[in-house]
Amino acid sequence: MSDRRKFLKNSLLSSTLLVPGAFRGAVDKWSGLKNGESHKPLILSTWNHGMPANDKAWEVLEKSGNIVDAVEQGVMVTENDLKNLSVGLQGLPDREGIVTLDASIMKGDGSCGSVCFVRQVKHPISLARKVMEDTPHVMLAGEGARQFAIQEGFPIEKEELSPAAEKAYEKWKLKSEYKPVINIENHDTIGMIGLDQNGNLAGSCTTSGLAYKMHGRVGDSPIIGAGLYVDNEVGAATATGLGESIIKICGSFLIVELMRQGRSPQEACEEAVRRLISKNKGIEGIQAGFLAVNKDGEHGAYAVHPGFNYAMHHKEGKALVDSKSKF
Ligand code: SD4
Repeated sequence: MSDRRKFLKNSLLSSTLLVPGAFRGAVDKWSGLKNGESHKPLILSTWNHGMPANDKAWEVLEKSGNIVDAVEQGVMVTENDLKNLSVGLQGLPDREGIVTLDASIMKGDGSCGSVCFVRQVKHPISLARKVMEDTPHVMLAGEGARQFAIQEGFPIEKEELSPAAEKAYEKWKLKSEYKPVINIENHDTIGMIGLDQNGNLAGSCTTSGLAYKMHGRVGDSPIIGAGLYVDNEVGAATATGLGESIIKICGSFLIVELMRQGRSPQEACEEAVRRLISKNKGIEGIQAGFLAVNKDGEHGAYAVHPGFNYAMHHKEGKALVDSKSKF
C-alpha cells in the first residue's frame, strides 16, 4: 500500500487529525473551526505536507510580519521535500521523463507572478515572486523562465530524476499509457493561503503537475484565477487536483467572486465543486479540491471525492483536517 493510500485510509478512519496540544476538541469536524469562528493570523495549506509548510510560514510571519514572505518560504519546505513526488524537482516527470514545474504567488493588492513549464529551478515559487516584483509581466514560461532564473542568479540544478521518481517512471513506461494517471493519489500540489493580523492576504501554489503529462502541458497552479486567487477586499482561494477541470471554471477566482457576493468560504467552495462537476465529464476519475479563506479569517474547503485534506495553523494551534466532498 503506498504511503499516500495508507494516509488516506488512516485519515478517513479518523475524520479529523488533531495535533496534540492547544486546541484538541475545539475543532469542528468539517471546517476545523467552531461555527462562525474566525482567526487572524491564519495559514492554510492543501494536503498533509501543508503541516510542515505551515509551521515554516508561521515562523516567518511571527518573525517578519510579512505574509508574502510567509507563503513563499512556507511552500519552499515542500519544494525541498525529497519525499514529495508532486512538488519540486524531485517530482514525477512528464511522459518524456522530464520534470517541469509550475508555480504562482499573489498578494491581496492584486500583484501576482507565476512561472510555468520551467526546468531545473529548485524553487519556482521564488522565481514566480521575482516575476511579480521585478518584471512588468505576470507569467514567464519554459526556457524564458529558466533564462530569467539564470539572469537573477538562481542556481540551475542538474537535470536528473530523483531515485523515487525514476523508479515510478520506469514502471509507468512498461505500459506508457498516454492518459495521465488521474486519481486521488497524485494530486499533491501545495496551495497555501495566509492572512496576517492586519487583514493582509497572500497565497502561493507550486507543483510538478500531473505525473506523465504531455511535454509542455501546464496545469492550473500557475494560472492566476485557476490555481490561486487573492483579493484583500474579499479573501483568497487555492486549488488542487486535475488542473484542466479547475482551469475550465476559473476555480479560485470563482470562489473569491462568490465570497464577494456574500457566500461563506465553505459555500463558495461547494459551489465551485458543483460548477466543476457540471463542466467536466467523467467526474468519477477526477479529483479536485478547493480551500478558501475570507478577509475575516473564516475558512472553508470542499472536494469532488473524499480524500482531500488541508492543514491549518493559527494562534491556538494547528491541525490536519479532512475536507467534506460531493461524493
Ligand atoms: C495540476 N493541479 O498540475 C495540479 C495537479 C495537482 O498534485 O494538484 N498535483 O493539474
